[in-house]
Amino acid sequence: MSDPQTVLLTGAAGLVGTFLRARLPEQGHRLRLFDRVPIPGEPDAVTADVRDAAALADAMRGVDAVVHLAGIATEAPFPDILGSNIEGTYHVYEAARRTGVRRIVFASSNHAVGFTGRPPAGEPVGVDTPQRPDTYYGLSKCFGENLASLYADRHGIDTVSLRIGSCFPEPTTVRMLSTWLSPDDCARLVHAALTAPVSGHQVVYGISANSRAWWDLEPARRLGYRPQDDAEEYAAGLLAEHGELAEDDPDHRYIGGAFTRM
Ligand code: 15L
Repeated sequence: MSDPQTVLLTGAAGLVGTFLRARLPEQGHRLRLFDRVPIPGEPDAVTADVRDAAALADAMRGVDAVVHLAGIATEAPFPDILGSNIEGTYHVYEAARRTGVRRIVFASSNHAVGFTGRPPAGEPVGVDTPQRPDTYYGLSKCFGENLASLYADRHGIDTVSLRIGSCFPEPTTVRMLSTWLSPDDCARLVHAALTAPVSGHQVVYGISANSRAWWDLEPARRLGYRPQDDAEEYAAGLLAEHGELAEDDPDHRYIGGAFTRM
């Protein structure tokens, strides 16, 4: 696939959406923004819910690819997750099918496999580990990955599902020394997922080049992702403040950390 000219960004007002709005244009992408809330300073952004099929289809006309971030970004009651994350993602894929968009980058999450035990050092968890959601939120990400697989096989829509770790300006916990995805690396990863010659559905982990990484970054590197940041530069400060994780701390036992107790 050649570089997309126009990319629809759902959830553009959110944290990751805001990081990407500031960075993807530098990579040559022209963004069309979509969110359920207005975005200050972006008068052309579409303000609509992702369950609004007509608004989505309108927004996708002339678009080369979609980066689908919209949805609740943490645990919530099942009816809320069902509407925003499960039905919302279904509507994004249906609109893509109907309007002929053939590439989606789906913001999945490490919480699709959050009940996976923390791996021993040097044996990172692969993308083929079984789904083990740690929350209804994680379950919605499993649904999204499986929906992507269905729409790839049935309708020829290619998807890269990014199992994002902790995408924040800086790591703020000891767990994030392993799970951090810097905003700049996030944009590098999304750019690679938009432009790599992918066919079908692929899952990759989304973290920076963290020395303490728990997840295998090779599949993302094969897409052309070249992370530049490493949470290790924050290690001394975070360990001095919080100490090493205790054995019974969920952040120590499971890769989904505290989500396994939500
Ligand atoms: C996620 O999927 C959440 O959206 C984010 O807010 C963080 O909690 C992150 O996972 C994480 O695991 O740190």
